[in-house]
Amino acid sequence: MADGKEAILSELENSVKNLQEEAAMEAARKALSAGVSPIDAIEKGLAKGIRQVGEKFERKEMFVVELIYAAEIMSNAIKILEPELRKSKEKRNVLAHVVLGTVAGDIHDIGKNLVRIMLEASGFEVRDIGKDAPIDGFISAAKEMGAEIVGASSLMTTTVSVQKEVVDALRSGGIEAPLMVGGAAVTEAWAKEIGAVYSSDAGSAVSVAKSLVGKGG
Ligand code: B1M
Repeated sequence: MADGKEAILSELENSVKNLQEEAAMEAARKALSAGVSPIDAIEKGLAKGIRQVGEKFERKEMFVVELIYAAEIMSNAIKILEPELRKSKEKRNVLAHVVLGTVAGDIHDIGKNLVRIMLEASGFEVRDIGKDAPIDGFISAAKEMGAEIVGASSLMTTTVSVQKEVVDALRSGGIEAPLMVGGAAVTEAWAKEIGAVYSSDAGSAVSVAKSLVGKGG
């Protein structure tokens, strides 16, 4: 019987790792009623589980269908936590406008969606252009929205280079908005190299975005 918060985090982690959908939903509900912060439930529970699934997949101990199922379980559990995640959102002026997407060639969007939820909950207006988003999609959305920040997520070593293409296209399109980059395949050094700003997780995406628009970090 899991009653402590640590035990609930382990349940969240294990349910994704072991592909147990009902257990994941139950653990997400338990997390809410036990007062576990939803971001902890995701980062220290569900995400730990899915990263282990990724490692098993890499070692060929799991099939791609199992990877897909684990991602579906995680997304459904996040839906249970999402209303609580958004609770901190107050009626207030928009801090800044952000265009956000996962770069072309990359269909991973769980992390990008979390970044969107956290930014919105913190007062940013976000135009989410989705996953596998073409480079000109970033440019046209940034122009239409008058974005102060553009965000590009990339999970694969094969797609990080597209982030550089996004910065280049922004600059040659006359858009000076900083590019915030993140995702499992991205490092601080890479961000520096391409003239972007790195953010390691959904929580720090908020503080980085705030500091980029001079609203504190
Ligand atoms: Co894929 N996948 N996958 N996958 N997948 C990885 C990335 C991989 C590392 C797994 C592995 O082999 N170990 C590997 C990439 C290897 C490489 O780098 N070359 C891989 C592969 C190979 C693939 C396929 C090619 C598999 C295949 O078909 N043979 C295929 C890709 C197809 C394509 O994109 N063209 C594929 C498909 C999938 C699924 C569809 C099954 C599913 C994604 C479902 C979805 O997103 N809707 C999936 C999953 C789930 C993963 C792993 C296991 C988990 C990713 C995840 O959701 N993490 C992943 C392994 C890993 O990441 N270690 C893997 C949880 C999430 C909360 O974390 O996304 O890191 P993350 O986001 C964090 C931070 O990174 C940060 O904040 C988030 C919240 O804290 N962040 C930002 C993210 N974006 C940000 C943007 C910011 C700021 C911060 O500013 C803009």
